[in-house]
Amino acid sequence: TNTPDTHVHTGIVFLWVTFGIMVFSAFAFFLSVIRARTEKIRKFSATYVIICSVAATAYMSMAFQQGFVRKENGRQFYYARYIDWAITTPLLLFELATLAGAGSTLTFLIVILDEIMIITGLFGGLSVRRGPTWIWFGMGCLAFLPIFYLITIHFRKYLNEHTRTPYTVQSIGLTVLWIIYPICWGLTDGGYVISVDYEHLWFCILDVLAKCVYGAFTVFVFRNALPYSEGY
Ligand code: RET
Repeated sequence: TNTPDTHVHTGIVFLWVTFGIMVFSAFAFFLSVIRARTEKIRKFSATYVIICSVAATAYMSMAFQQGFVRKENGRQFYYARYIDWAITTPLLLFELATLAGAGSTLTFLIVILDEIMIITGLFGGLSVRRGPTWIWFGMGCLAFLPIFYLITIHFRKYLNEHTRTPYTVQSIGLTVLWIIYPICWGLTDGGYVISVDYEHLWFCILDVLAKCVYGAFTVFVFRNALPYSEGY
C-alpha cells in the first residue's frame, strides 16, 4: 500500500496499455461516425468517441502518476477514475435508455442517480475513517438499486421488435459488468484488500469491457437496429 510516488510499479504498465486501448477505440468509433449511414448511428458512435476520449485522458493522468492523492494511511487514492466515471457512466446509461426508447423523465432520473452513485464512491474512497467509508458505500448501493430496476425491468416496456434483442444483450452486459464495480471498490478503495497494482489491473479490465467492448456491440454489432430506437 505504500508505493513511492516516483517508483514505476507494475500498475503503471496496465494504465498505459489501457490508455492505448482507449485511444485506439476512440479512433475506431470516430471512423464509425464518419461512415454512419444515418444520424442515429452517427450520434451513438459519437457518444463512444467521447466516452473513450475522456477515459484516455483519465488513464494518462494516472499513468503519469498525477491523478491520485495519498491518504493519511499511506494508500494512493486515484480520484481520476471518478472524474472519468462521473462523465462517462451517465453517457453509457443515456445510450441504453435511448436504445430502449425511455422518455426524457426517466432518462434524466437514471443519469442523476448515477451521478449520486459515483460521487458517493468518491467520498467513500476519500474517507480514512472506516465508518463513513462504508456508509458512503451503502448510500451508493442504494442509488444503484433503482438504476438496476429501471434497466432490468422497467425499460423493457418500451422495446419494439427491432430494439428487443440489442437491448437485451446490452442491458445484461451492462448490469453484469456494473455489479462487479462495487465489489472491486470494496476490495480496493474501500477495504484495501487488493494492492494498488492489482486495483489498476481489475479496473483496467472492467473499463475496457464496459466502454470499448460494450460500445463495439452497440455501434458495430447492433448498428442496424439503432435507427429504430425512439428519441435522441
Ligand atoms: C461505486 C461505489 C459506491 C457503490 C457503487 C459503485 C458503483 C460503481 C459503478 C461504476 C461503473 C463504472 C463504469 C465505468 C466505465 O465505463 C461508485 C464503486 C454501486 C457501477 C461502467
